[in-house]
Amino acid sequence: KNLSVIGVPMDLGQNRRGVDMGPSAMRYAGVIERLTNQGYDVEDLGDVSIQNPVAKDVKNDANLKDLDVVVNANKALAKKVKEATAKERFPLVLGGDHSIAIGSLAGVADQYQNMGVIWYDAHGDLNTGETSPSGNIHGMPLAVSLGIGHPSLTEIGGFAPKIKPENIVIIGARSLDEGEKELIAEKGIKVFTMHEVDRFGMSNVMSQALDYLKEIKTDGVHLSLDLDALDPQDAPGVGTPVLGGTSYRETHLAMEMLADADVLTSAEFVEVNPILDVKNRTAEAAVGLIGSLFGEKLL
Ligand code: DIR
Ligand code: MN
Ligand code: MN
Ligand code: MN
Repeated sequence: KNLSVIGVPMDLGQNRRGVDMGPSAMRYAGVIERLTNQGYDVEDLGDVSIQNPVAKDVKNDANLKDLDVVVNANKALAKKVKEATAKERFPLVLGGDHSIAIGSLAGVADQYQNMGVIWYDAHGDLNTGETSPSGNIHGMPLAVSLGIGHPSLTEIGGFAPKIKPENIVIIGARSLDEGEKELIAEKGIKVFTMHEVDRFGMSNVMSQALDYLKEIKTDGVHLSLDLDALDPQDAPGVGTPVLGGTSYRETHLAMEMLADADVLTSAEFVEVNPILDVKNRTAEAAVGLIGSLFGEKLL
């Protein structure tokens, strides 16, 4: 496997500054060395450049904060992801807030016709400007990828939708807004909440998730991992922590099972916020998880 690492220092998809330093924090925690040491051909494409919003230009139309900056960053990211995928390289995207999943999915969906998506997150990220309680675009990328939301977001990459609702598996959910619950019910989206993780265990949940994706014969699978899926004890450096998350160990197991299944074609690790962190612990957790995802084994 050849990997292309792409940083997206974006923090305007949500309210708390600092998640733009996520790519640096993960690089500092050794992500490139970690993958190179495993024998991969790793190409670090550096960071996508993010516009600085000029105060007078900052629009907040349609309950979509910093829409223009988020759109432009995602267009640039989609292009890089598409180029990497076309060269048969595995795009590994480092965030940045979760709004960047819009660009990642736009880039890969251009190359795959029946993409599966594993959304590992405390949240559903299925809001639109109409349903969002915050106006933060990081709470919307999964809806956008389904073609639901503002056209300037859904049309990134020049086509919509990017993915089908039956191709999504959400894991780790424990905070869903009303509009998101309605969309999940309406579209029949597969969700393993923390209730299922507690009740059946991560091993069983991941087996079910992998079987589910196998049945629909996906031609590619994207992992979108929001570090706030982890319990705040294990990942304190996130903007929207929610108690009662998956442990570091459970998440490692999930990554190891994904490595064994060998189905992933792209991945992103998002919402690492070093300013809110404790000695870079969250970036270090992310890099440890990335190691497992790419097949690191003790023996
Ligand atoms: C909330 C928070 N549902 C929103 N979403 C987050 O603003 O739409 N997603 N934090 O990761
Ligand atoms: Mn910033
Ligand atoms: Mn989240
Ligand atoms: Mn998220």
